[in-house]
Formats: sequence, C-alpha cells, structure tokens
Amino acid sequence: MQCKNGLIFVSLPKIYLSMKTNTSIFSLLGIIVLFFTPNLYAQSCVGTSTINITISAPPTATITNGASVTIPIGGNVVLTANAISGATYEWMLNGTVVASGINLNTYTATQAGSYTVEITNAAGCSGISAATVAAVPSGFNVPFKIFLQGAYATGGNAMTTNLAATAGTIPTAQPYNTSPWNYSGNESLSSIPSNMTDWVLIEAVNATTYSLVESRAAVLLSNGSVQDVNGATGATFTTLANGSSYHFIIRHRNHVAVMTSTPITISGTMTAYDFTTAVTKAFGTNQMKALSDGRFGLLSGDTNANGIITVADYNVYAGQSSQFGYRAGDCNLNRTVEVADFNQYQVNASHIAIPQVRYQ
Ligand SMILES: [Ca+2]
Ligand SMILES: [Ca+2]
Repeated sequence: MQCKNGLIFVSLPKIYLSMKTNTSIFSLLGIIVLFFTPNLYAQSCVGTSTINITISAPPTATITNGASVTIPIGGNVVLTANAISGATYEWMLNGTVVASGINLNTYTATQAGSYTVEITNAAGCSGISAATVAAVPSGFNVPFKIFLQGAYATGGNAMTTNLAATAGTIPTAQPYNTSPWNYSGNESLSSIPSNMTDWVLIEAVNATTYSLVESRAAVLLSNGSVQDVNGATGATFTTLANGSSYHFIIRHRNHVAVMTSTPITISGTMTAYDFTTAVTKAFGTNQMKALSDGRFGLLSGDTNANGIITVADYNVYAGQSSQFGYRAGDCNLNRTVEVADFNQYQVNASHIAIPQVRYQ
C-alpha cells in the first residue's frame, strides 16, 4: 500500500522485471525508470514478479471553524476538525505541534496564531488542513444595551436609523472631539452601518472615586447594542484590568449621560449591561426616561451635553432651528431641527444628572 501523495521507491531485481502499467501507477513510472540501466533489457527474462501497489487517498483534513476565529481575552475557542474514527490528530500552532492523539478532533485554543491539523488515518495516510487564524483582541469588549429617548420613536425594542439613512450625515470619525467632551480618540468607520443610530462615548471610571480611567467612542446600533469600530460587540477598552471592576458612563451628543448603578467586573466573556430594563440600572434617582413600552432610555434634550437641561439647551436648539443634518438641536435624531425637538427638550427641562457625569 502506498499513499497517493507519497513517493514509491522500488528495489528492482537485477534482471527480472515486469511492470503493470495501469493508469493508477503510471504517473509513478517515471520515478521507477530512473533505476533502470541501459543493459537491463538485454538480459533474458526467466520469470516474472508482480508488485501490487494500492493507492490510498489521503484523508481530508478540515478545521470547521473556518479561516479565522477570535479568542476572547482570558477565554478560548474550541477548534474542531472533521472526525475520522481511529485517526491520529496532530494540532499545530504556527507549525509547532501543540497536541496530538487518536480521535483528538478538537483542540481548545487560547493563543493567537495560525492553527492547522494533520490527520493520519488507520492506513497511515495523512492530510493537512488549511489554516485557521486565531486573533486575540488587544483589549476587553464591554457590551451594553442602551436606548436614546429621542431615537425611540415607535417602540418595538428598536431605535430609528434616520441619520444613517442619508449618506454623509453621521460622520465616519467619532464626533466627541469637541467641547464639552474633548475626547481625542481616533475611532472611525470606513462606512456608516445602515443599522447605526449614532455614536456614543463610553467612559470607564474608578469604581470608588469615579475618576476617568479610559474612554472609547463606539457605535450605537438601532437595537440598543453597542458595537466597537473594530466590529466587536461592546466597546473595546485596552487598559482595564482583568477581574477589576469599574463604573461606566454612557454619553450621547444631546442626551443626558448616565452611569451604571453598579460596578462592572471586567473579564474576557462579559454579558451586556442592559440599561433598558429598569430605571435603577442608571446610578442615582430617575436618571432615565420611561419609554413607550416599559423600557428605559437616556433623556433627550441636553443639546449642550453638560448634564443639566436648561435654557442653554433651548438656545442651541433655537440657533439651529430648521437646519438639516447632524445637529445637536436635533433631539429626536431625524436629521431636521424642528418643533418636535423643542417638545423633547421641554418635557425634560430642569432635569439634573448625577454629579459623576455632569460637566458643571
Ligand atoms: Ca444642558
Ligand atoms: Ca428632529
């Protein structure tokens, strides 16, 4: 028996030879001929010898996870190869064997790199899979669910995407690089997702002193989910400590900022902190608006984003009245500054945010 992808070396008796030249071994004939000597055919044949060569196809080796996977920090991804009973599996990371054994068709990957698996079947033939490249993000993805009152127009557990619907309205670069945020992060998008409601700015703060630790601008999707510009679910923070706890502040251009009512412990596999389920999910008293269907969202109308809804916010609105586009005075995020925006400001006027999130 010989594997199809191997070479056959035949020791030829000096004078007696008969070759079976069927199709399946014909391609090997060229190799064999190299052993011939010119005077071989001149000798008399007095017998025959038959070599039976069985060509066995190598096993197919496939890592079913696909060409790439992402391993959460501190977590793992189980890679799975096609199962062949009795076969031996050899898992490799960047070409170095990291695990091997019979029927070992899974491997728990914890490190970044290029994974392949070589499968050797019971006949001794082997095949090597295409690589699965595993990446480990350079930070923690902290997920949230957030609704904005102004964009929660019709309920249904989803916000509007009116800004994204008109190309060029939502900037591709994060917009929090001006006062009062003055956040200089370079988060940007190559294109605006059609299900994007707007940008939000998320801050991790010390769990006891509330001092700022790290900021990240991220994409707020219409379903309330926060998505990092790198595509991860959640906002990616790179300096937070695994196992440590932080409060998180959620800021939006013209809504009142909120903070998590409890600290969140950082890990590689975090579940979303859902602000929408109860007003108490926001630190302080009545810091969110009851929406039309029992959910909760950030209060609209803080057009200067300082954490207090006053006449100063009205003045921003009035100064942009009838304007179109990406405007602070567009409290309901429909791309037009109009009376409906004033109405949102008016019902929330005099609201005061907790001191931890206010700019004054
Ligand atoms: Ca204000
Ligand atoms: Ca509007």
